[in-house]
Amino acid sequence: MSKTGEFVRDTTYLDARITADGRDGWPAEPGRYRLVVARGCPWANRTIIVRRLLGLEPVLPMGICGPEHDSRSWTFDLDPDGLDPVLGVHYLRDCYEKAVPGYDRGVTVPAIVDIPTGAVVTSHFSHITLDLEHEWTAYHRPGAPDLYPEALHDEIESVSALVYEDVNNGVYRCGFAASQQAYEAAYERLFARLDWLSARLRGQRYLVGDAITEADVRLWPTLARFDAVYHGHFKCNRAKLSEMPVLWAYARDLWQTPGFGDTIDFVQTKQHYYRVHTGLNPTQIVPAGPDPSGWLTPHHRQELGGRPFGDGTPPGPPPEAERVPPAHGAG
Ligand SMILES: N[C@@H](CCC(=O)N[C@@H](CS)C(=O)NCC(=O)O)C(=O)O
Repeated sequence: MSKTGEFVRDTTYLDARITADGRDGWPAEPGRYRLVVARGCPWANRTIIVRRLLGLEPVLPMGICGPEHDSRSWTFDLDPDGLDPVLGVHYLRDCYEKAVPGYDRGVTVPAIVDIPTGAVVTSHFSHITLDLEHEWTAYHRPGAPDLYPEALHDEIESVSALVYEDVNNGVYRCGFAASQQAYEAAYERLFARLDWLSARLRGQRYLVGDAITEADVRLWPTLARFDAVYHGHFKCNRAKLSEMPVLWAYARDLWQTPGFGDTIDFVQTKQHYYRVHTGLNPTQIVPAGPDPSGWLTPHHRQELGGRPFGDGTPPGPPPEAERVPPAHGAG
């Protein structure tokens, strides 16, 4: 927190790079690592989506933490006996401690854990997706899209930087502001950027180029949580997503694209935010609404053209063990 009450995100991550040539000691290798996520977390959601779109499920298994955590650690309380079946731990903290004895910073998801040693390799959300896109190409499924075309590099970087500051992190800066002034500044900045995004997306189907890229993957998980969480819990309430026609249609289009909507669990997402942030919601009551069925209504964005997967193809359904129950999604 800054002196004027602004929320300041801790961005000191464990951030070794997993690469094709293993130059940092961590080679991309099938079955060696475990991606640890929680369904509620938007930063983790980006890694789940990229893993799905690139078809990396068979080579990079995924562990899913329960929706809640205490001040010490995320836990594997969705698994039998509360133990991750591969890592054999109850607490994700144990994997951070294996990497850095006495670890005293955030125990965050997403994290990639080296299965043989049980140690976290990286918890850097954007490096994780970039490396899955660039360094794991030998293991991408046939038809995997190019989410980061070299020719669009600069535009993806610049749009993603604005989206990160004002939207992805912007909703947190609204929610965790500790002064009226800091909240209002974050709110203005968030909705100004959402207006900018609406104008950009009015005539083009995706954020950069004519196909889905990393830039869409960065934006979408924040939009997916907007009405269920950020509008109320974080006071991002100039309008709901469902009252911003262009962004709402864009977000529905991606929801209905394999690899996006099938990663969202609204039940766990709401439990996460409303039960963990007791400073914002001391009763820990989880709201019953909103009705998510609108996500499945027609969006008409295909009329703008675009090729969702570029020269590639859509991914198949998620592995059985990773399917979100329909009652936890859009129904
Ligand atoms: N480390 C990344 C993203 C990870 C992150 O903040 N995840 C949240 C959940 S949405 C978390 O794990 N929080 C637990 C904690 O900070 O104790 C960042 O700061 O941008």
